[in-house]
Amino acid sequence: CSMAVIGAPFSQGQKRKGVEYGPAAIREAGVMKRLSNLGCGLKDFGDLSFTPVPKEDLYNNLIANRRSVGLTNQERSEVVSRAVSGGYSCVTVAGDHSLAIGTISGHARHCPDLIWVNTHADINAPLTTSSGCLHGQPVSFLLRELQDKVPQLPGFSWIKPCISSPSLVYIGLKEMDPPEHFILKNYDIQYFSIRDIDRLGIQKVMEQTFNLLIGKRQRPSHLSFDIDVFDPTLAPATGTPVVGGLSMCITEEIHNTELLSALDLVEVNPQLAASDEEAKATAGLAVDVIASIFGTREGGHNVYDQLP
Ligand code: DIR
Repeated sequence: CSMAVIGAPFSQGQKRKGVEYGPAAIREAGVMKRLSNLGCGLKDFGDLSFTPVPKEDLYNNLIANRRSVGLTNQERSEVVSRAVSGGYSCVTVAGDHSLAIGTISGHARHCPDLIWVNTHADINAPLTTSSGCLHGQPVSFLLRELQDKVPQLPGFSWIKPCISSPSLVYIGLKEMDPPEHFILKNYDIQYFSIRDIDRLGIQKVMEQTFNLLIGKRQRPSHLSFDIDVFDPTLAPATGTPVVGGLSMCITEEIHNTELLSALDLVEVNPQLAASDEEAKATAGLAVDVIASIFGTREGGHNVYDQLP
């Protein structure tokens, strides 16, 4: 196997300072070493820099940084596309979740299924958002069925919607805005909330997920993973924490499919930790997720990876 790691220290899809230090924290927590212990070929694309965009006014009096988010994602999509075409499984460590517009677009020519593991559905459209933050909207730009509802934003004209609703499954939702709930119901998008997972068990949820996706035909999948899906006691250093959480078993189930070709790990914000330990625990958990998705044989964590 060969893997590419791309750092995307971007924060303009939301309002809280510090999420741009997520990639550095995840690197410091040893992501490269853990991945190289798996015996894969490893290419580090480094932390990508961003073309600066002059200060922007708000779109609709609400949405901030649309040109910056649009351009950054366009650049990101090129890098991911190159990596995937080069035969790499692509791990993007970010940064806020608006980055997924670029990573998924870059991956899209390979027609992936999309698994969105997150507290939030991130499917607000520019006309339904109440926060104005683009990290709450990435899926709306990517979903074919929604395009007649999504206005063209400056900086976003390059995006080709590339996911259709039967190829999308949400896992771990804890909080949805009312318009997001409406969209999920109206377009018959499959989702499993944390409550569903508590009721059914993660194994059943993953079984159903893969029946829905892989059941149709085998193709690569893209996993977009927001660290806030864990309980805040495990992952405190993140911008919009909500109580309740996912178990690590999910990573093993995904690993076992052997179909994952790209992973985003987003929303680690070391500056929101109350202590150094909290920051380290959150980044360490991100590394556990990445390493076990690509490498665990059994048991969730591979303890041997953590020995010096
Ligand atoms: C909210 C929160 N639904 C929004 N979303 C977050 O801003 O649209 N996404 N925090 O990560």
